[in-house]
Amino acid sequence: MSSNGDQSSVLSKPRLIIQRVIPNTQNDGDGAIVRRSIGSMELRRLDPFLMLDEFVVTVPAGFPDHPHRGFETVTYMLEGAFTHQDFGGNKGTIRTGDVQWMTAGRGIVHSEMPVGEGVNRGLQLWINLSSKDKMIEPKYQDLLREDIKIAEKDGVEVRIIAGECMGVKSPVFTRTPAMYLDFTLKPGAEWQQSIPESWNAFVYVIEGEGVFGSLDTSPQHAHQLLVLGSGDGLCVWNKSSQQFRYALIGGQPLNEPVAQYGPFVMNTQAEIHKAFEDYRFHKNGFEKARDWSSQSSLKMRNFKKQSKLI
Ligand code: FJE
Ligand code: FE
Repeated sequence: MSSNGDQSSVLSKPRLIIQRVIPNTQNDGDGAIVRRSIGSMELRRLDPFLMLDEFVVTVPAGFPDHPHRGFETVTYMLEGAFTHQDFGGNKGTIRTGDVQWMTAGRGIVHSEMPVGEGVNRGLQLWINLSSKDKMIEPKYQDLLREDIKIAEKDGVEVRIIAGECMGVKSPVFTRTPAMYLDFTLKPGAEWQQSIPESWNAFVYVIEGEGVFGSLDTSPQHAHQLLVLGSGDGLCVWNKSSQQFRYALIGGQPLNEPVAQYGPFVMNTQAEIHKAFEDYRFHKNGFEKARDWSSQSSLKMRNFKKQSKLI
């Protein structure tokens, strides 16, 4: 028996897992630990997605002042809290369950640092912007935990960060069309989720274990990224005795050339060169980077001075 509760009918062509990425932990930023799945050697990109990091950071580590151009970053806190500060005076803290959807566009320089003691953990996803959107004005969409709509049916709970599920829509504007759903399935629960056929899609397992695609496959575990093949949706089963949590993320491919150098993602090498120049000479969106340092960077500099580290 299928317990499909979506308004769409039962899937006609369920997607199967075509690649599994089990990311190793690596260091990034200043002492931060990340599990990079998309953006790694194993999975360079998954159009329109450029990077997915599960990050774990404890004070004083973090991601000090750095630039972005040409894409969006989506930060979803799973545990703890992070503060961001940018060169335009924007400042905010995201806590467990909150999301910051940042469209870097032509340029953002910011710091992303943990707030308090203990474990600060989350997912950061990079979504590419189409050539016509790469140089738009930066924009933030902040979603507090209590603003994220939750839908529930037959032992399936979903937090709708972007897109639509069970007839409930997220208010997030996705400039590159995308869906971002955080599912929790009770033991014994199953779900069929429709996904536009032309989109690329993947799953990141957050907690527990579950079966994807076809019932005769073995269960998938936490910290794994599963790339989905073609089809009109995804079937999932929780055959375990614990709750099972995963993020289902999909997006419309841009089918454009990608030129990337770290936090600058453009279409051509010449545009990357230009991004470097603009950043270095504080032009074309990086004007405010002149004489700017985040408070956390200044604090760290003073701390190092006092400790005679520099
Ligand atoms: C970055 C160095 C960095 N993954 N996950 C180089 F530190 C970063 C960077 C991050 C990042 C930030 C958060 Cl909050 C979560 C992350 C990398 O800031 F993007 C480059 N290119
Ligand atoms: Fe950043």
